[in-house]
Formats: sequence, structure tokens, C-alpha cells
Amino acid sequence: MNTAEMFSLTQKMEKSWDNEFQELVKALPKEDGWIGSHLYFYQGFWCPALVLKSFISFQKNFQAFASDVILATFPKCGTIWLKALAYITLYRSHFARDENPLLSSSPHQLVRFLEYDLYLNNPFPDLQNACAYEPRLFATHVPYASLPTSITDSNNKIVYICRNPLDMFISLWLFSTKLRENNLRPLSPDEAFDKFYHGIYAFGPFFEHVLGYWKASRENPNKILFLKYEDLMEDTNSHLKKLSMFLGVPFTEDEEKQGVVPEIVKMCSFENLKELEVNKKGLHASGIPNADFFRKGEVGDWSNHLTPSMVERLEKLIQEKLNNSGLTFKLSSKTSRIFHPSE
Ligand code: PAP
Repeated sequence: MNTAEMFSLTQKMEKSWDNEFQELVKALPKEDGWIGSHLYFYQGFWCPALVLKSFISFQKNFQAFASDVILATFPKCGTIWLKALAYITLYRSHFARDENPLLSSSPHQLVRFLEYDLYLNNPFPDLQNACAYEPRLFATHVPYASLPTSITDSNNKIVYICRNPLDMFISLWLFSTKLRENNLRPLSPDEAFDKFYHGIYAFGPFFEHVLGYWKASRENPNKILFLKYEDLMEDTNSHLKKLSMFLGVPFTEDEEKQGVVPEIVKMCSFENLKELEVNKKGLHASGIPNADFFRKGEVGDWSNHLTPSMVERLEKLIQEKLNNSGLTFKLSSKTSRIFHPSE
């Protein structure tokens, strides 16, 4: 599937909605998205037309097991990285080191999205065969408050990752530019910034999404592990150990001695994953080329793209939105500058 075909899939998706669903959708605020299709404002967030129905099917029909692990992420904040790290860590006893599944499958194939993949064309997908091993491991971009109650009310674990919003914006903008329908003129930086500023992008607004998981993780740290891309970048080894403990599969002394932790970190690194044949070729279930999920993988790349006035406006927005939340973001790896909302 190429980009044009993906776009037509999104349009077909809207046309395939039955009367009952059309009625529901009619009442929802609607905006033009970043790649040419629509976004619908559902339960406080902008949901892409492609996944609106599957989001609702997932929400209504998913039955969690207490052992399930859900990787919840904001788009462009390190989903693919977290998928790789969690998959290898959780299932490492199931395969020999030279048979690592990351060598032949993209992280998106190994850990499947609930709304973007499994429920996409099927309100009751075969979840038993969707995961190669136990416990089941799934991914989602759905906000915390919209998760099925069988996830929020059970003992299963959620790992969330987010990223400073300046880098997330640049990652989203450059990603969307590649996917934007050919016959539409490109979104200008100002137009993209304006949409971003007002929270109009897939699963935006960013701050409400992040704060939903942040607050839930503070209330229930045994259920939700809250990670930040910048922290992982700074010290992947110690965060991987934390992840393994959270998932109930801590690295043994023997494994530590054998260097398993740095080996997994290296295997899941941007540099390694980007160069694997499987990630250079092939497509994600939504039709997006795997290669588009690997761009630069850096902290602070926003400084190469944003104007001083955009930075100023975003810093004010961060201050306003994160005020008193206790959540901070590191904006740059070079200066170790940390943005505290009270600054
Ligand atoms: P998704 O939500 O659409 O699946 P996601 O994986 O969350 O995307 O984010 C992609 C970003 O992670 C890209 O950032 P960039 O545009 O700033 O470069 C991508 O390069 C980066 N990325 C992908 N793999 C890794 C990795 N192994 N380590 C660090 N960053 C990575």
C-alpha cells in the first residue's frame, strides 16, 4: 500500500460507516487532519477517521486479562522504541539470542496496536493469536480516561511513554509531511504550528493525554510505569532494568554479568533498528512504510526547526498546562536544560 492507497483507505473507512455510526459521528466536532483525512473530537481528544470506529470497538469489546501488559503512548514519543524494549525484555526467555525476532519483524508487527491494527477492520479480533507468547502485550494511543474499564479496573500493567512536546511536534510534522496526500498542498510551518498549538492532531491535545496517564501513574504506580523519552535516552540501561522489574521479569545476576542489559539496549537502539532490513522495507498495518518511523531519534532537534517566537509560545503553553502537576520535561540533551512549569 502506498500513501495514496492509505489515504483512500481512510476515505473508504468514512464511507463504510453504517447509519448508526454516521449518526454518532454527525454530532462530533470535525477538523481537517494533517495528512488529508479528518479528525473527530471524541471524548475530549482528536481521533483520526481511520481509527474512530476501531477505537470505539476496542473500548466496548476488549476484555483484559489481569496479566496483560499495555504499552500506551502519545504518537511520536517513542512507541516503536518502547515496543522493542518491552518485547525483548518480557519474552527474552523464549528465544535464543541469535534468533531475536527484532531481526526479522518490525516492533509494530511484534507488538500490535489495538485501535490501529487489531480492531481496525474487526470489532471482535482474534486476540488469542495476536501475541506469540504470554503474557499478552498490546499497544495503544488511546487516552487513559477512554481505555476500556476492563483495563483500568484490573490488575494488569500499563507502561506509558511521552516526550517533550517541542520534539514531539517536529517529529509529527515531518512524519505527516511525508504522508500527506499528494494532491494537497503541504501544510506550512505556521499552519502546522497553529494546529499543534490548539491540540488538533491525532490523539491531541498532548497535555491532556499526558496528564491523564501522569495522574493515574501517581495514584497507582504499581499499575502504571510513566516513562519519558529524554530519560530513556540519557540512561537506557537503568530504565530498562526498571522496566524489567515493573514487568515482573527482573534481570538475574547471571544475566547482568553476561551483559544482557546493554545487549538489549544496543539491539533496540535507533541506530541498530533503523539499519535492519525489515525496518528499511515493508509496511505497517496502516500502510505507512516502516522506514518512516525512524527519522533522527534525538533530543532537542526542535531547535533546528522552530522559530524563537514558536518556542516562546510553546514554553508558555507548557507552563500553563503543567502548572502544579509535578511533571517536567527535558528540552535538550546538550545543556541538560529542564523545563519546570514554575520557571
Ligand atoms: P508512532 O507513535 O507513530 O509509532 P513513535 O515510534 O512514537 O511513532 O515515534 C517516532 C519517533 O521515535 C521518531 O522521532 P524523530 O522524528 O524525532 O526522529 C523516531 O526517529 C524515534 N525513534 C524510533 N526508534 C527509536 C529508537 N530505537 N530509539 C530512539 N528513538 C527512536
